[in-house]
Amino acid sequence: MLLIIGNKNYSSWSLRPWIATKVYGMPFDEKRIHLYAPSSKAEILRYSPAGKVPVLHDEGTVVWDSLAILEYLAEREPRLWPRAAAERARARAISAEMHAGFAKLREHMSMNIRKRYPGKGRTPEVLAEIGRISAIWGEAKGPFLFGEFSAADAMYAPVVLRFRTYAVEGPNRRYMDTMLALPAMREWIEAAEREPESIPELDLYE
Ligand SMILES: N[C@@H](CCC(=O)N[C@@H](CS)C(=O)NCC(=O)O)C(=O)O
Repeated sequence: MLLIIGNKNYSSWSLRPWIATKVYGMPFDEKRIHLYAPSSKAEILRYSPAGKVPVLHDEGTVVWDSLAILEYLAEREPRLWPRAAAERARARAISAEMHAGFAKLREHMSMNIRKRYPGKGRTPEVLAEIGRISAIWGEAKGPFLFGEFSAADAMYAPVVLRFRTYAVEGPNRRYMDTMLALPAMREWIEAAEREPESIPELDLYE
């Protein structure tokens, strides 16, 4: 499998399938594309008809969109969804909720692993979305949302990193610590810290 991703410091969508493959030791190669440079779009379009990352290539099969990739991976690694049907349905619901929602959080608290912006971005709408995430994480079975690491944790991994950057206190600290201690998460963070490029328009509060 070849997973094409964006900058590790900024690309929240890319982190989702990447961390899922890593946690379950699924072998893959990765190709990183520096986003929002003059040649980026053309390079992404060589791999993805949608012109976005992440995109997965697997022996002629092309899967784009983070949630579709997670579903594809789950066909090989069933532990990516909880075993019990009711829990699986809930895991899919909160994953879809993350995939389609939380627009204000994305806008005002974009993922930026290298930066520290405590207190920034807390508009009333963002605070309401943080409240919703707090409620979802409040029901975590522990140590992950559904016991074992699942695709739902992959979907919420970038939020953990956002809350670290913006020093958001309150939502389930134990869950955040569990996610931050994952070797795969550490590996992604360290790679983001080493990345030479920055995207000034995504460094929101300079
Ligand atoms: N819904 C898509 C969103 C993907 C997305 O927006 N990716 C951004 C990077 S995080 C991207 O490719 N931006 C580059 C561009 O639009 O040129 C998914 O879940 O994969």
